[in-house]
Amino acid sequence: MKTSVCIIGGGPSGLLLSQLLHLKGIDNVVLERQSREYVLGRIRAGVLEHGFAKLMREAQCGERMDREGEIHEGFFISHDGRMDRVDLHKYSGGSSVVVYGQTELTRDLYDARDRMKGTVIHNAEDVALHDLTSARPSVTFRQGDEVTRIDCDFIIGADGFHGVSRKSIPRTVLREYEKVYPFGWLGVLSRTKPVSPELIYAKHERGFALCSLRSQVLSRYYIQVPLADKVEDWSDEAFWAELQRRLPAEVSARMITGPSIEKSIAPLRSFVAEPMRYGNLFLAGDAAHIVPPTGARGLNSAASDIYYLYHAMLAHYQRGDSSGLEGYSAKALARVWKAQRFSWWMTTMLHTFPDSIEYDKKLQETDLAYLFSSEAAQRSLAENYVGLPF
Ligand code: RFL
Ligand code: PHB
Repeated sequence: MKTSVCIIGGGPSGLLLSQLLHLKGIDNVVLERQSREYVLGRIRAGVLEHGFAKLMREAQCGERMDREGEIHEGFFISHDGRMDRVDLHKYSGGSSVVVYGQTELTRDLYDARDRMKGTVIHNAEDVALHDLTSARPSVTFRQGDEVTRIDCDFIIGADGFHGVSRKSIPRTVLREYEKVYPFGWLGVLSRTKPVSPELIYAKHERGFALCSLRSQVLSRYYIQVPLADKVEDWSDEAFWAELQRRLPAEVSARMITGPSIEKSIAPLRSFVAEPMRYGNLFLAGDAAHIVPPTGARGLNSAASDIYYLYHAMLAHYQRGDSSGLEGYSAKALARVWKAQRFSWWMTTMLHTFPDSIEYDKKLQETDLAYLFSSEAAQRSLAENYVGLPF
């Protein structure tokens, strides 16, 4: 096969870029290791920046998001027996976020690729990248006994944290920065009315908790758990009881519980790989960087990579201008590191660390006390949460 851009990974990053390039007449192929059902079964992000929403509309995939997504102008932080509200709208100069599930967004992208007869190859096994520093790189993959080679101009590594693309960059070139947190998030999706119309981030000595939602009939809740815990250790009853212990009494009292329709544990990690380009391979999204979910930045950081890459590819193919491709890694990383800083800060402020000393706990309390006593601090939080400009 021959194409201009070979995209590895059919998650939100890969599909969004595929769709945007297709609309500008730039031929591309998406290779996904899993089946579509498997990809759509993953419950992940729920909070989108407006920059992301705008890109979805540009990709002609924004209709259902605009109809079903909820605009949120603030969220709550509960701590020390009180609930404080962060007024995103007031402190970000009138901005907000869109609550719309990653699963739905990915479904919309797949539907659009189908509609436009885009090539998305599922169950692609043994994907391997070749001749990355040559002008004619290629990708091979296997389906059953058949091995196929795709010749292309560029390869996009949008294959998530465990993908093959980043691993194809020589160790002598790649630098990795990593911080692993000593806990994970146990998440539950349940067909119940959310306890609060706006998100509640809860700091509690028993551990962090988050009340989020997908719609007014679908709740998404998380609790911090030790890394050693397994999903099987947590019955629905145990989950609800622990969640309620970590929330203010008046919130717990009005919580509607029900059977979980999905339950999973995600470890918390901060990770950045530099550079995000090697020859004609460009990394995007979770393939290059991971944040703990506390600041709702992961998917949104992927979107800014795609924005930069899309515009760089357009300049290359339409005007023969490769400066965007040359500058991609540095530009993307500048924003990526800001999302890292913000996610680390939110995580550190709101979680219970098993090895923390009294001094650390005092600093956490002071961080929150300062936040809610300072308009400047709330403005900084709001500016980061709604998304820094691309
Ligand atoms: P993905 O979604 O991991 O997709 C990568 C795709 O590549 C495929 N793949 C391969 N394909 C071919 N060959 C190979 N060798 C391959 N290896 C892998 C995989 O099957 C997969 O389909 O990466 P992408 O597209 O970069 O998207 C990133 C987002 O998924 C991620 O950043 C967010 O989900 C993070 N995240 C959140 N981000 C937000 O912005 N806001 C949130 O509210 C938010 N909440 C979350 C989150 C992530 C969570 N978990 C479970 C990690 C909440 C949670 C609990
Ligand atoms: C979610 O709804 O899954 C979600 C929302 C906010 C976060 C993380 C996850 O910070």
